[in-house]
Amino acid sequence: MKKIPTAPNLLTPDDLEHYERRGYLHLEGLVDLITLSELQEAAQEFVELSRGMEGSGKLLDLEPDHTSDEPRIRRLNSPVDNHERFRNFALEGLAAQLACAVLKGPVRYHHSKLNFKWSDGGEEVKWHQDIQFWPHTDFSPLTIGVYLEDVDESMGPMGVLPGSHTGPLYDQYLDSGEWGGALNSADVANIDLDDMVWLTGPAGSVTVHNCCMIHGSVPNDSSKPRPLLLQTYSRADSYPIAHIGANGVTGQLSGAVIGGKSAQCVVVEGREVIGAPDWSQGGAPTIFGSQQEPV
Ligand SMILES: O=C(O)CCC(=O)C(=O)O
Repeated sequence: MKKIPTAPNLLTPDDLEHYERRGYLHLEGLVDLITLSELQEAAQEFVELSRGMEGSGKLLDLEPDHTSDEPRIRRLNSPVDNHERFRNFALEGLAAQLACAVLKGPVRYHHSKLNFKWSDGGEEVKWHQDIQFWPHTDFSPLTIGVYLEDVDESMGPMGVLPGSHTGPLYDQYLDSGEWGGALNSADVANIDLDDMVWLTGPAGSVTVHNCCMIHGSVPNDSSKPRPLLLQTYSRADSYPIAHIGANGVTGQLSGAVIGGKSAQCVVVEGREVIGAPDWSQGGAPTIFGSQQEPV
């Protein structure tokens, strides 16, 4: 269990009401300059590291035309597992505090990523909903994004469709039966893209979106990369459902509870199950070991 983060006055009652009703928050310039520069330095370390890499690996997803002279990174996987600064920010710092504030209590960290969306054509993220990628026992999961550089409309900012978090949950498989990870074109045609809100802002601006929100972003045709650091949390009494989507492969620190304790309790078919502790990291004891009286 992580220490209880405190962040007085991080959000107003209006912010909380906005999140409930519209499914997102847009908090411009929220990250202080020292923290921001620490996160920027950490991100830059991975850009330098990428120069020695010829292709994508477990850590970095690189564009096909990446070179050591002109790095083009799509994504850093699991920054929380791979750099102390990202870890502190997500598990104790502002992102953790914000997650506890929005979800009004302890939270469970799920995963993180840093989408660089490089300059001059950094790829789009098609319209999608997140919850199908990693279903949970409720719809509390949310993702907190932090722009590590100034982002304007030409840079492929994230777009969210306000209110869509209470609407239909779409089938994100292709007609072929393969996982597509995006709404299909017929469903997109029924969405009013004019209602999309584009979340731009100076470096250090923060976005929060609910797991059922329709969101995505267009290519970055500007001359600057658009690094967006993302970290996902659920309420501590929400649990990722195993063997569906990315659950179980979301990083070593996935499952860390922040700001309180996990009740290890879930309601299934209307019956409350008080479950055993989380043994996913350390391994499960046998029933024989568990049943011995402590000496
Ligand atoms: O990078 C973006 O613009 C959106 C990211 C996103 O939605 C995702 O990676 O699931």
